[in-house]
Amino acid sequence: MAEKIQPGRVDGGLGASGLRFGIVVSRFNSFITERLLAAALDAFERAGAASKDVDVVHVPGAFELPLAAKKLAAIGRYDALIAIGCVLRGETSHYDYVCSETARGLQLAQMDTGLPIIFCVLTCDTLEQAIDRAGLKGGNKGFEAGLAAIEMARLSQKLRGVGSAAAPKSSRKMRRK
Ligand code: INI
Repeated sequence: MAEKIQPGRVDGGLGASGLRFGIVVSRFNSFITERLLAAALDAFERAGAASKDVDVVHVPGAFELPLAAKKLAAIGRYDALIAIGCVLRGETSHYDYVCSETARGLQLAQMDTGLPIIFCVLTCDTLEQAIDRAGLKGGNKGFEAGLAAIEMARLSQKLRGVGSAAAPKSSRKMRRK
């Protein structure tokens, strides 16, 4: 009988020791974005990142996140970035432009630079929905973004064939579990 295929599996771990992160935060709706930021920092700290390895940059609004993220990526210092914002629907179509261009710009920045840029931009109809996702009923999307940044940073190292900066040469190959 033919042997059952056991597919290889590659994924990123959740240890953040030695990783460097940049966080771009929108000041618009800072009541929400600062709570998302605090939770992202908490995730990094709990996962072993050093505070000297995390930089936080503020921008006016979500629309400014992509350019700042792209400039941070170009520095070459970081293993992953997080973009934090909160867009609340108003009475006009402004919301739609800000949401779509922010998402598009961040994805373009990520694809252009090859650096993981985690999308932590809440796009909500109401303030209550945003509060729920910034530490209430819906958990805290900032914490989830922190974990996603760590996982994508580690996965990127593996996909580059580098286990970690401190890893022995034997592990500097893509490892299958
Ligand atoms: N920016 C936000 O981050 N959230 C919003 O809800 C928002 N609204 O509703 O207008 C918002 N607008 C500002 C925008 O991001 C830019 O900062 C501004 O247009 C200047 O380029």
